[in-house]
Amino acid sequence: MSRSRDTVIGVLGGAQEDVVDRAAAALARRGDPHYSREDPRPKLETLYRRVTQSIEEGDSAVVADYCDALAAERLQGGFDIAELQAAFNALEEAAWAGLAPRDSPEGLRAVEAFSRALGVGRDALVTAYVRLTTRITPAVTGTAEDPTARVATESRGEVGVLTMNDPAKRNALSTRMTQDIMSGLDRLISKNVRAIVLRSAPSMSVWSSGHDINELPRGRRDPLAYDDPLERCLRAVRSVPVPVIAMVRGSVWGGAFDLVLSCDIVVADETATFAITPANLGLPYNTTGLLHFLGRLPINVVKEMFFTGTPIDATQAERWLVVNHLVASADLEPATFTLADVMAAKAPLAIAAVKEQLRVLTDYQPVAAQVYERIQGLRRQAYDSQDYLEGLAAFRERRPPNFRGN
Ligand code: KGA
Repeated sequence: MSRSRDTVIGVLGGAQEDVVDRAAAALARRGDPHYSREDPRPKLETLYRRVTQSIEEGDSAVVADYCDALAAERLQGGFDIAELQAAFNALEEAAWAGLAPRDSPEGLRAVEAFSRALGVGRDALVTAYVRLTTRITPAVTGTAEDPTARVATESRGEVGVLTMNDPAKRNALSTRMTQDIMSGLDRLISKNVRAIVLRSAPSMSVWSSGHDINELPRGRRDPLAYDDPLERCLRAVRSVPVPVIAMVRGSVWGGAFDLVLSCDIVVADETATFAITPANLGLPYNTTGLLHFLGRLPINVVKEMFFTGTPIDATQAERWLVVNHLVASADLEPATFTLADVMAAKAPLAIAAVKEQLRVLTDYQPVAAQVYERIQGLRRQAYDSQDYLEGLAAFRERRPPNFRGN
């Protein structure tokens, strides 16, 4: 083993107890049902050791294999994916708090290596969890058969309906929510629906609160990478070969605005508001996502919305053509379903071809390799920064962030 790897392992070994203590305390503060019933420390210790071992052996399979098996075990124990992600986040934040403030190059090297290896474990865990839950998800979601489903799927004639229903998290676009949307789309397409309506549950005043902030990586990894569950969901909505109408009642935040813009048509009532909020989190938005906004809004409006994070109301949204139809609350459902019925009666192959043509024409923008790499460098600087960690911490602690530009 090289001397520098030796040093990293030494630093990690010395900090284990402190980091695990901090992570266990952070998990206890969350008050998740499972972590209130069991002491999370033994599992956190094992995870810490596997991460260290994978760095020591230079073999990421050590942590990936462990996390793959962990997903099955915890799913069996009834753990939600958000609870599992919370443990990874707690450990990562504790590692940064426990190692980086020593401000030594060794501490920084150790925490960077730890964060990278833990990220490999987290990816393996999420992939395994999604694989396993997809296999066991019953044929119909959102009913008594699957009370854990975040999305109810139904067909009304030739129109499919996906209803997001996770009021406790204000319809945050978590791994589970996005996975339910994607499997709902598949299910509706297999039933030959000709149009799909994406809506929130009628009782909710938030359409969606955007990316599940608790599932965002805690620094040193692209928060909106190609494989992020929300990114996959946006691609699924954009590619599904029938028109998708976003029926919007209430507020739309961050990545949920991207989801609305990824739908083909938007019908909203006067309660609808739209905000894009990465500047509140210190999060560098991805280039693909920016293209979605640029394709629909004038650049000065895009800039104002991204730079302020301030919501626009329904009237402004209509003026900027975010919404196709702004209607009174009582008319929202009839207007949406009348429109869906009209499209469902038209030629589906012709509609599918035009939808795909428009997607290709608007999604792709040639960028020189050097330019792309420079942009990725700027984004990396932002998601590697203390400000990004501060943005996430401020959300969790329900306080305004204090950004310092580093
Ligand atoms: N992710 C995870 N949990 C969320 C969440 C989110 N995006 N938004 C809300 N929650 C949780 C919140 O932590 C709280 O949990 C519960 O939902 C109710 O929230 O009960 P707990 O465990 O404490 P709250 O704030 O009490 O509800 P409210 O007063 O009705 O306010 C609703 C809103 C939506 C206004 C508020 O929760 C909020 O501001 N949420 C964050 C909105 C946001 O900024 N989203 C952007 C996420 O980022 C994103 O999509 C990207 C990719 N981006 O911006 O670049």
